[in-house]
Amino acid sequence: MSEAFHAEPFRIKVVEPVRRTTREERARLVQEAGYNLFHVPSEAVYVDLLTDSGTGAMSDRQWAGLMLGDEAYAGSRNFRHLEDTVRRLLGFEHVIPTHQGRGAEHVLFSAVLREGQYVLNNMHFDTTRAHVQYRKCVPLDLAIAEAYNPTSSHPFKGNFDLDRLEAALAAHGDKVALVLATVTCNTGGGQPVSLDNLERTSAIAARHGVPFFLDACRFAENAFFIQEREPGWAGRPLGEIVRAMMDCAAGCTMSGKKDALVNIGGFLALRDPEVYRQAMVWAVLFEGFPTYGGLAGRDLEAMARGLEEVVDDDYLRYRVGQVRRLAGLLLEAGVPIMEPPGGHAVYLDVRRFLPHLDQDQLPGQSLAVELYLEGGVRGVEIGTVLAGRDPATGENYYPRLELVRLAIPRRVYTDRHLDWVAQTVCRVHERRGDIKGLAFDYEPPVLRHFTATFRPLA
Ligand code: P61
Repeated sequence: MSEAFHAEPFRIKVVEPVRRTTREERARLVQEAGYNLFHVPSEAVYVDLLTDSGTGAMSDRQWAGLMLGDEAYAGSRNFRHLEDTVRRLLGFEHVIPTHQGRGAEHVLFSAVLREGQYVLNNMHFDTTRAHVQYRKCVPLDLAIAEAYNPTSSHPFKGNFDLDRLEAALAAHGDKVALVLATVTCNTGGGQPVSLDNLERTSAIAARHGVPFFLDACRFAENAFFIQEREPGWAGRPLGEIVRAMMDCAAGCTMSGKKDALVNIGGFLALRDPEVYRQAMVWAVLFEGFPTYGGLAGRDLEAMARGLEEVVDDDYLRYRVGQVRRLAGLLLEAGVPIMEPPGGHAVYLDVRRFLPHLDQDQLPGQSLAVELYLEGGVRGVEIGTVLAGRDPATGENYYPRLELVRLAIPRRVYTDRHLDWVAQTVCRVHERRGDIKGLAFDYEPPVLRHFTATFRPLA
């Protein structure tokens, strides 16, 4: 990494006040929320690191674009702007807007998955896994072993394990519907996938006649890591790297709420006109006419402009640099995190943070609650609660990683806010031995982390 000093590549034009709360107030609110931070009102959160999804700040150029929304039911000019941008930047001919990323998953999977088939991913994100299972298909995670080792410094921990990929394709043959690479790999810590690995994965999938897609939510952050770390690609223009990533794939699902820098929106992009034709049928059913896909014309305009802005050296250096700075403060204080830090978040390694709690005591959720109580900082558990149960057996998944994610919204918080976050985490770390676990009070059948409630264990 270049150590040259770089300040934010923007200045601030509009501010939104945030309020400090007292510990007593937070204790009351978290109890009322059933110890589920999704149920805490956002005004009572000082630094909100629940997600980097849809929580970023748009640029003045994006805001100006909102005024140019063409709200026609069909053939909006903003759709054409989005389509042109996706063609130019990503190289996919066909674009179907969707209300967000999971809408694109729903449309794609409706078109290409049949009951009983397999989807092979480096690591499925939870909505992707849920959509695969909803279609009665089997999601398999095939990331390299280093992905599950929080102290491994492998530069591309999101990579596919190519031997396991070959083995899964050999074992399940024509029952494999799709190979999907999630860039960056969110469940594994926001870790990048190398271009070499994408190319090899794509070639293996092609050899088995299976289409290869990207879950491209954080494609620009992934490209930044390739530019920084990958032999042969270091220093090459980001636009070229993005294009090389996309060239590996038959299409992508995209949540615009991440690297398209918008508060709502997504799309499915495709090369094959036949898959596009099939996908459009489902798009009409679930999302809306394929030139608006559940969005207003103005949303499409903001997304087109966000895609144009995100592939930028200065922006991405700032973006990844801010995540890295927070990680550095925590490491200096001896706080265990997923290393090296990824592109959008710092992930606390709960197994080493709270070694006295076992997974049934929901240590990730307990730690997330403690961070809120301590400093009004809201993160999210990516562990046992999120993983859910195997629908076939009803058994808990017990993920190999138990993490609390501190996801940094794009262009929203200053480094001073993140100093506060570091201080909060360090204070909790100092009293970690006193932290007790949680148990489910109410456990919903799917995506249980959103609506579950908990009670503290004595
Ligand atoms: C997030 F707690 N991510 O990271 P949509 N693929 C990938 C994602 O990261 C992703 C989607 C697809 C979120 C939001 C989120 O249980 C949760 O636009 C790699 O959110 O539909 C979303 O994109 C889906 C947080 C989603 C959660 C579900 O925070």
